[in-house]
Amino acid sequence: MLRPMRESEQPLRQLADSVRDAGHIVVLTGAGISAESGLATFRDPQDGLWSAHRPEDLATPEAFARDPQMVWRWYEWRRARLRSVAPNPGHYALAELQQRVPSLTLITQNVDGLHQQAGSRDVIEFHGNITRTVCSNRSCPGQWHAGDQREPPHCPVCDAFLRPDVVWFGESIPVAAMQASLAALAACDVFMSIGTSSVVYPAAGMAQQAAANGAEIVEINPNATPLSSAADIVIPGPSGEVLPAVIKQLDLP
Ligand code: BJW
Repeated sequence: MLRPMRESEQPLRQLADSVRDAGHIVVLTGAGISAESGLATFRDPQDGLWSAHRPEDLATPEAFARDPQMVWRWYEWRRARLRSVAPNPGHYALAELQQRVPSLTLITQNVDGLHQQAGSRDVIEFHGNITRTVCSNRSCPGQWHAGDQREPPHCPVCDAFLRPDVVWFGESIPVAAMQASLAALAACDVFMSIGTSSVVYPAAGMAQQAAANGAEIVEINPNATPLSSAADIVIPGPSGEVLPAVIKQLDLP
């Protein structure tokens, strides 16, 4: 006998139906999807990376110019955290979803590489990747060599400081990431915003762009965001539970 559907399962069923019918899905993820791996989000008032720091003290080119050692050490601390964590069921569910639908573009604001570790392909890293290091003189190809223990290390080509290959406030999104994202947004029929507070632009404007092209907008987040009231489907839960449940729902008649 079929069990009657609980009210909380209805958006899940709705989402599974949309996913089944979709030709092209765009997924945008933020720090919340990695929270269940043990990585802090940015804006959580208790444990967020910025609960103890102002963003402008750490994630801007001005902060790096003012105190390169402090900024470098903060990123070293985050790299060390990253080495001790692994993808969670939310990351794995998205990798599986990519295998099961005709086309899925995964855009992440995260710099942790956990989607790739979970098996997602062609991930667009909108804000870079913390494990890579580049010369702070962006036109210089200099790379870090392990022997340089200075904090920050110096570029072996031009002697400028090296820096993490991430996008700070006031910096442009990498051109290839921006172009690939815009093309995907113009072509998708479902847009899913997962684990992001939807306050940092231009990523926060993607839902609106997708909606303007007729896409259905989905949000998965335990907390309300500026996107929630405009989304067609809102599933207020942790992505590590909701996404595996969506996959399970796809298999139901
Ligand atoms: C869960 C969960 C669970 C918890 N499951 N969910 C237009 C309007 C206004 C301002 C601007 C604008 N355009 C540009 C700006 C300026 C600026 C900006 O947006 N400022 C706003 C803050 C007002 N943007 C920029 O400067 C961008 N550049 C740009 O636009 O270039 C053009 C330009 C160039 C020159 C001059 C002017 C313009 C660059 C933005 C770069 C952002 N960089 C950072 C740091 C990256 C490196 C690093 O990691 O250190 O990216 S900031 C930080 O925020 C990081 C994140 O990717 C980003 C977004 O955060 P995210 O992922 O949403 O995390 P949280 O913590 O905010 O939210 C977590 C969510 O998860 C919460 O909602 C929880 O509820 C949820 N959650 N557990 C699911 N289990």
